[in-house]
Amino acid sequence: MAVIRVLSGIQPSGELHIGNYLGAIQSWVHDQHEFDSFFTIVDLHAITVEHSPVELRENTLRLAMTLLAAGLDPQVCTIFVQSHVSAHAELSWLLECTATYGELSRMTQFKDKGKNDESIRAGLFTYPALMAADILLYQAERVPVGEDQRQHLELTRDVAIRFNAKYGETFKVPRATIPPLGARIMDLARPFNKMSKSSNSSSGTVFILDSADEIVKKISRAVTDTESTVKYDPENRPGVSNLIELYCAVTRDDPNEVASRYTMYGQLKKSVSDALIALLAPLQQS
Ligand code: AQP
Repeated sequence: MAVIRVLSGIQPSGELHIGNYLGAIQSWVHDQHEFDSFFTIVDLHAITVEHSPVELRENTLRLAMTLLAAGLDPQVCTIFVQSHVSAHAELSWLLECTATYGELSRMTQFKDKGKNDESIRAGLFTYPALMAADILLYQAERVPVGEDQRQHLELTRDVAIRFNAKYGETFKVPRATIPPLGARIMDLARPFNKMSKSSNSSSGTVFILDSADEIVKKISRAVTDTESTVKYDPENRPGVSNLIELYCAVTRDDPNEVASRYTMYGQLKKSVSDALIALLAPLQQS
């Protein structure tokens, strides 16, 4: 039976948050036992924005330790630092010469982080070609990521198909595996924005090493709305829907059913805090 190869990566751009965990790492911990799995700390991606080299080295080591604590087991999967394998940068150039300017211009992450800013680094623009190289280099078929990476995966597929057609069958065409719940956890203080490592304020971000008291405080202050009912409606009620999604990504319950259990936000917030504290306790102890 053919072995399915998995590859995914994470930037050492700050402390891991609950979005990284529920959107990606939780799937990695599962996949390592099912597939031939490679997980990489993508430090070359982290230098596309302003950074301190000293902090980058520290963050890389710290992230490796956190991934081990989260359950990645080097006995069953391969964990490595992207810049230690020079072929990532080499293939990236070939793929920059395969992807088009138009394709890279349409990447929403580039638009969010730097479009129209003359001083942004060129690497932020070509970053998706490096990400495609990360994946195609390993002939990965399955790429467990959060929702924000869907567009980059589509580009990776398009580039692989184009390269194969032009130069001969070379790459496996990968697909994203995105969890049904928890794939886009929003900032607790600004629920229209994605929860992010590099957010300016930590009040909207639950870090996976936050203490129980910090989690209770952040969840109890999470922005909801002035409606009098608890309802799962991500488009119109992003704050409360984000809390329900956080809860369901942990418990695997159905969001609408969970919404129907609560009449007050306070009760829901208590359940969310309890679920997150119980989820993170074993990881924090190890
Ligand atoms: N808010 C999120 N909800 C669910 N999944 C998320 N991921 C990121 N944010 C969320 C997923 O985590 C994996 C690793 O992310 P990354 O380090 O490659 O960078 P990112 O996607 O840009 O995440 P951050 O935390 O927002 O980092 P910064 O602030 O440095 O840009 C990916 O699979 C991602 O989908």
